[in-house]
Amino acid sequence: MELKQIVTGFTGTENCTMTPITNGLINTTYLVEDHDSEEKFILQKINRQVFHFPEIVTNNHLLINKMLENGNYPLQLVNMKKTLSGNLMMNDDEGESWRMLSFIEDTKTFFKIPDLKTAYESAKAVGSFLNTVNPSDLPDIKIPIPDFINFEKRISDYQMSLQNANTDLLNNAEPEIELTNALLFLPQKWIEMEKEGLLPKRIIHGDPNVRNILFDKNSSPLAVIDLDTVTVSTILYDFGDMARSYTNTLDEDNGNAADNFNPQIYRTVKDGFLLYLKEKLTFEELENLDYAAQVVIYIQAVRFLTDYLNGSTYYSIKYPEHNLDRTRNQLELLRGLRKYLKDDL
Ligand code: GN1
Repeated sequence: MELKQIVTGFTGTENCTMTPITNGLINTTYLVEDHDSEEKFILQKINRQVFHFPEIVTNNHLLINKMLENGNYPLQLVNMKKTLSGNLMMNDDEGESWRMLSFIEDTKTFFKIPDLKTAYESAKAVGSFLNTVNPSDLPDIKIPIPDFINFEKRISDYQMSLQNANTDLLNNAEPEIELTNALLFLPQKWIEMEKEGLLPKRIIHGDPNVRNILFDKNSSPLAVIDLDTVTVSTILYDFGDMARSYTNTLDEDNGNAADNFNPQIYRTVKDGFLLYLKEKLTFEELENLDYAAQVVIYIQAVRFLTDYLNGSTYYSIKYPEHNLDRTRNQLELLRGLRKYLKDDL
């Protein structure tokens, strides 16, 4: 089935152009320009290797949008467009699921946070999102990727990849493996806290990285996008992932990282995040923000390294060592954060 036929299934027109958007590492995305209605849309193939049940993703999206619409949420929403026959997704001949999303005009995205103000405003935006989707009665959000935030499993997957990887890959990644192994203790406290029920279950975004915020021309956040990973877990994950993404002074892809952690941005991200959430968070959550940032960066390094050792089957790559560069970048970011936290004691 041609891409155009999929678009026609949603819009009814054949008079359109499709341009690939390559910001994300998981789904396949196009900008669709409908020349009949002069409307623009986002068309996305949901990666079935990652999201085994795409209908969980679309149902969660509907529930979250309803809460944001009814809440006091200051940002814009991305809506799903139904097919002409009234479905939220369309399957192609290969059984892949496609969905169409509204397009917000005049926006820009960043691959890294440009300045302190943008860091603060972005963290505030994510905080406002999390505050709105976490009333006292949680909606029936389903888990889109089982074990996504199961760090015990992330570590055992890594250990399995060490056993199965070919010698070339193991040799290339020797320094990164050494560093990663030396830090294997890091997620243990998180794993224990979760087991003991010390971390409340909340609705989280699951991927609040800088690429998932749309900004206006003055760099003010307009929308928090990509609700695919919205799940029920600890809010420490979102704080950690935001800190991970926003404090990086280099693109995540840059493997020549040295001193890529920005401490000022880290402090600012914490302030912005806590603006709406401080009253809501428990003592354990507030006490463990610094710890969570370290663990989430570490787990991201572990995920990139595991994928590298497995032959890069999960994240899209542009060259064979791409995931190794990403691993280096995260490990250096972690080094910077840990140094800063020690200096700060
Ligand atoms: C993936 O799809 P994208 O690029 O926003 C990944 C995140 C990682 C991120 C690292 C479903 O996010 O968990 O943190 O790459 N999403 C999934 O850049 O695995």
